[in-house]
Amino acid sequence: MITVHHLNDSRSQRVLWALEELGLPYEIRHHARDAATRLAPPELKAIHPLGKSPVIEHEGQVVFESGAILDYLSRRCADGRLAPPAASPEY
Ligand SMILES: N[C@@H](CCC(=O)N[C@@H](CS)C(=O)NCC(=O)O)C(=O)O
Repeated sequence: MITVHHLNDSRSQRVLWALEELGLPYEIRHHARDAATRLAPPELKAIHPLGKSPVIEHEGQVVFESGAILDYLSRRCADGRLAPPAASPEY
């Protein structure tokens, strides 16, 4: 199972879109921005060194940076679907 550490109004929405498009099972751990500062809550620092979102957990791996997460999901979990071959101009 893939766990997504999702922060409201953030680029972790990209990860949810990708998971839906790839048809992968996942669960969401919701984190709420501080209403005044809009910063992520401190508990995210337990999973990400800078306390940012998105982060995913999968089979004991912790992956962060949205671009790296999308690459990981495609290559590791979906046989390269939604990613062009590395040698192609589209890549
Ligand atoms: N380069 C990172 C950026 C991560 C990032 O800045 N996330 C923002 C949301 S889009 C965040 O966690 N902001 C809350 C904070 O900095 O406290 C990525 O693409 O994942």
